[in-house]
Amino acid sequence: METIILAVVIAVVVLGALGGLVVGSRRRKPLPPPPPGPPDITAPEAEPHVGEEAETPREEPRRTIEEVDLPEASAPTTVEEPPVVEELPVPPIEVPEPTAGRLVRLRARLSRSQNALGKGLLTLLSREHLDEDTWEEIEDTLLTADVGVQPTQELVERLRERVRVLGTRTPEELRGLLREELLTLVGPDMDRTVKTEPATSKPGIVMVVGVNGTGKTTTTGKLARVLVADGRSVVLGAADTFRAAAADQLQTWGERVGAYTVRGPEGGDPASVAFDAVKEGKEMGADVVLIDTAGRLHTKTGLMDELGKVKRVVEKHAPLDEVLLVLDATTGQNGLVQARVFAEVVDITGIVLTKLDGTAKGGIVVAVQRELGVPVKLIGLGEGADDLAPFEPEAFVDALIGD
Ligand SMILES: Nc1nc2c(ncn2[C@@H]2O[C@H](COP(=O)(O)OP(=O)(O)OP(=O)(O)O)[C@@H](O)[C@H]2O)c(=O)[nH]1
Ligand SMILES: [Mg+2]
Repeated sequence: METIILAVVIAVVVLGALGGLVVGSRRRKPLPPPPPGPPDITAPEAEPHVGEEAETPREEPRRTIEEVDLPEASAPTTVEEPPVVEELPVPPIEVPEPTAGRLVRLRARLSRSQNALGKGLLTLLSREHLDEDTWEEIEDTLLTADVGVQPTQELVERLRERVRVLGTRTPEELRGLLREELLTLVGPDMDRTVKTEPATSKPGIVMVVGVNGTGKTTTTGKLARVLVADGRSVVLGAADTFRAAAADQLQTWGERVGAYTVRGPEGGDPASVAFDAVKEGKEMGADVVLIDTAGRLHTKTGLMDELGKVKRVVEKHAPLDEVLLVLDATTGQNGLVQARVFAEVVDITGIVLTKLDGTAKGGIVVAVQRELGVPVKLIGLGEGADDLAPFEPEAFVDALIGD
């Protein structure tokens, strides 16, 4: 009898406990009332702070969907005001200008080269008597504009011959002759597309190199804009780790057009930043990764070796599509020496001539192409964000000799 009573007591206790559990787990939790009005989608998300967990702690009890009560139609009248979130000013993403016809738009910026080279030559060629002295002056004009010795001699020879065959000549004919011959020198048939679309795998990889202050970072930023204007997505790699300011400078360019910048610690290994930039570019599905490098003197062997390493490390991902050498057009012949050394360390595939707006030495286009056998692909014509133009030989020569 006692055992029966004991069994009954145990059964009652167990059932009661189970019931309590079930009831306990079914206990409904009303949600806090929603804030009045539509949700504020412009408010920035709350940022996590140091010490906060990135994830919800695992041990926190989870609720299932059935357990959630929908808010009552008649919401309680005492609604707490949502905390005022201070909105950070989000700068608007800029829409850069299209690149087509930029050189034509910026042609006036070449006026110094135009006066020295184009107008100078036309005036000389228009002289009544084209004697030896005049031809020498023509030669000097070309040399002063940094066309280079060999190309200058070729041009003068061809002009002399054609002027002789022509006999009497009108200004229009002379202009036509000069235009044709300058165009031949500049090379109308070179492929000047900046290669950013590899055949097999994304992203396209472009590395920008050159000596200090030539305009590498500016060019990288401007090029990002050009690509974004063409509908491509861009990741920037700040492989100039010498100064934090260099990465900031690049990041500022990127932020203006919504391009993400990968950066490393100041003084860190530039090759690993470049590597990571391509890695992140891949993961993000970006179209193009642009790698900005630190300015380095071509005479410093250690720095040049480092540049070679950056290239080799990036190539663990994929071959580079472009290595752009940025040359400051105002430095003239020294640019050619730089070009030679850089070409030995990293295969240069394209040249960017910057600061052509501030010089009368537009002839450097011809000289540097001859030196490297590599085309000028882009030219910088000012400090403005859209002052980078695809190099078009015809538009360039037209700008030099004027209308
Ligand atoms: N007028 C003119 N100025 C330019 C042009 N391109 C760049 N600059 C200016 O040249 C200066 C140097 O440009 P950066 O882009 O910082 O040069 P960098 O090669 O990255 O310099 P480092 O990283 O220090 O080697 C800046 O003041 C630019 O605004 C151009 O086409 N025309
Ligand atoms: Mg820089």
